[in-house]
Amino acid sequence: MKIIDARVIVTCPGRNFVTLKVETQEGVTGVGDATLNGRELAVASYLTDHVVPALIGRDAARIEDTWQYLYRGAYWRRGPVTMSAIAAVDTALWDIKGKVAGLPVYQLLGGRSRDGVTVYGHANAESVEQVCAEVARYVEMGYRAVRVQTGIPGLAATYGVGKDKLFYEPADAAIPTEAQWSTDRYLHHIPGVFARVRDEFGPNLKLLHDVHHRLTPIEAARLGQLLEPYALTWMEDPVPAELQEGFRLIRQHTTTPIAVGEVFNTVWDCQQLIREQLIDYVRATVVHAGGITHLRRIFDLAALHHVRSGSHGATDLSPVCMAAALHLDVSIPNFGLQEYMRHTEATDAVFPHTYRFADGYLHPSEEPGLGVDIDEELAAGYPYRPASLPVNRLEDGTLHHW
Ligand code: EZ4
Ligand code: CO
Repeated sequence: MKIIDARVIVTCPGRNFVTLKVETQEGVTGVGDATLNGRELAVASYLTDHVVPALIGRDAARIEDTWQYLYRGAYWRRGPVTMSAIAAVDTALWDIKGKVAGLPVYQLLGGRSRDGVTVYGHANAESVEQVCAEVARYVEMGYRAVRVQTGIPGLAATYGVGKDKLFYEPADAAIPTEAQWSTDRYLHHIPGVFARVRDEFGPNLKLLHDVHHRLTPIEAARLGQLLEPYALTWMEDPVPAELQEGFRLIRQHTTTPIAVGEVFNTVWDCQQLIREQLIDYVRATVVHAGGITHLRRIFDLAALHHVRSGSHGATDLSPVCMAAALHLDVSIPNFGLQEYMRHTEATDAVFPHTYRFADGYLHPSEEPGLGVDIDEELAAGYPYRPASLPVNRLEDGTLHHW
């Protein structure tokens, strides 16, 4: 089953996506997501210039060996660009293996461990009143879990609060726009938001919140304590996670569960967090953490330490990534939650897929392979547009974590 072609498709149906399509001599094709928000062309070049030439002629059936070849064989290991490129190849090869076997990929991973994949939606709005209306909308659509983000009085713009309701899109300009941050204003405001939302929606709705890496460990510990009465399912990315041992301090002070991992690339980014049980959910994704092959290793290590999955699923992860994530989500024993931000109609049209939402669950495709493709003709009508994530400054002008 020789690989005879692999091409990188960059398209912007509302936002930029990078997709790898691999083709075998027998005419079987597979797709993989390689999108790295704001750094799309770096991954496209890594694939086109360095990976694709070495793929031609290789056996598409050798998924593990190809993974090792691209990881160990490159000498330069890890990092988001490298690991997104490896992920795209790995995902495409799993797609091909499923199609050849005539089975959906989750069957190759051991079959179902559950009936559906619980997802969470994003309620975001400027005020507490408006955000309650947004939460109600998600509850009406059948969601069992909702992430809640609001504006912060005194700050012009806040992470997580956008113009569109179903499609929060932070990459908004070619050169990064500048947002403003105040930890004091934030810590003062957020507990009241959750008091109100919990009061209005009762104990059965799962509530989540994304801090987006902006606090120090002791500040995060304080926020976790203040939120304890409202029983959050998780507090996400409380602090930047380069310093894994920093989470110990948060852990010592609060029982609010902690989720982290959307910027992780390999198991080495979270092995201490997992082994020392410093987190509750690991949120790494297929596209940024080396594909199905490597993400499953991360989830297996997590399973040994009472850590569950909670994969990232924002709009910058294409339907190809979502399709792949769902096959993993439905098969692993320690699934927690899957983030699900809907894509625009243009994106859904470029990436035809057969996973579906019903009653608060996403269901993976039952088709052989991943059950997702890219319409290359349609994709060609949406050329790349430069778009960067914003940067963030404190009120005195200091550059802060975005
Ligand atoms: O900022 O996907 O949980 N979701 C998030 C997202 C991320 C973007 C970065 O590309 O934190 O909004
Ligand atoms: Co996040």
